[in-house]
Amino acid sequence: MDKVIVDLEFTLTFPPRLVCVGLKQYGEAPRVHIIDHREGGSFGRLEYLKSFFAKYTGTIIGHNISSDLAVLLWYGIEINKKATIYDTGLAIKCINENETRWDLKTWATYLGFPPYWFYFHDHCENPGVAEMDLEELTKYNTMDLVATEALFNWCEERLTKQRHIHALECAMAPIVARSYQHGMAIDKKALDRHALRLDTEIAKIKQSILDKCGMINLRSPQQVARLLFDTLGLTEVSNNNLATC
Ligand SMILES: [Mn+2]
Repeated sequence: MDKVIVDLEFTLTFPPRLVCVGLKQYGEAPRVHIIDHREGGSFGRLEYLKSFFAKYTGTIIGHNISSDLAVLLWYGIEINKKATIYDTGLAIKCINENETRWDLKTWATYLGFPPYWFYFHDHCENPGVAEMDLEELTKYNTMDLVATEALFNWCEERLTKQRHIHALECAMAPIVARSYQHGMAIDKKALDRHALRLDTEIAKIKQSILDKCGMINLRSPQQVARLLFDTLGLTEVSNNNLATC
């Protein structure tokens, strides 16, 4: 089956500014389409991308792909309804429901990649991606594509009985992407009621902690660690062993 890895770089502004679209046919070399960057780009490429995604019926692989799909939609690029979505971020969660690491870079480290995103550090302020050196940006996006492909392979070896759930969640990604654009109807009164309920509950829990343990700053990890491990005597559990998931 035909597979393509997709990763966009865009500013986290509203509206988002699409800086580049990286595409990597599975097992082939990545191609980075620069759309709108300080040093250059071409909005003409949007037409190419529009027809590419309109025709493409293979598997589209991405990490937390709904946000990328949302930005594509913002620029008028829709994916073919027959295309299959594969989100590596969702796959990680399906493989281990207790997983707390979502970031692609964390997984890239685990999979043995050098910290290529360090290129990015001076540019992490928005709209950083549009301002960073073009060569660095291209390398950064390329490495994200390569890391996503490696993560896809890792997930594919491990997705077993959760495969159907994963497929179902991935099928939701285009709908989630659309909701980014149009928003979602919410019952504000119900939400306010729920917030009040949570606030009351949190206040109660805080008070019971204070009653039991005396003064403690719950925002201090050190103080909370002392409470959990010294006062309450909980055993520390290592969270570093990725190999077991
Ligand atoms: Mn990226």
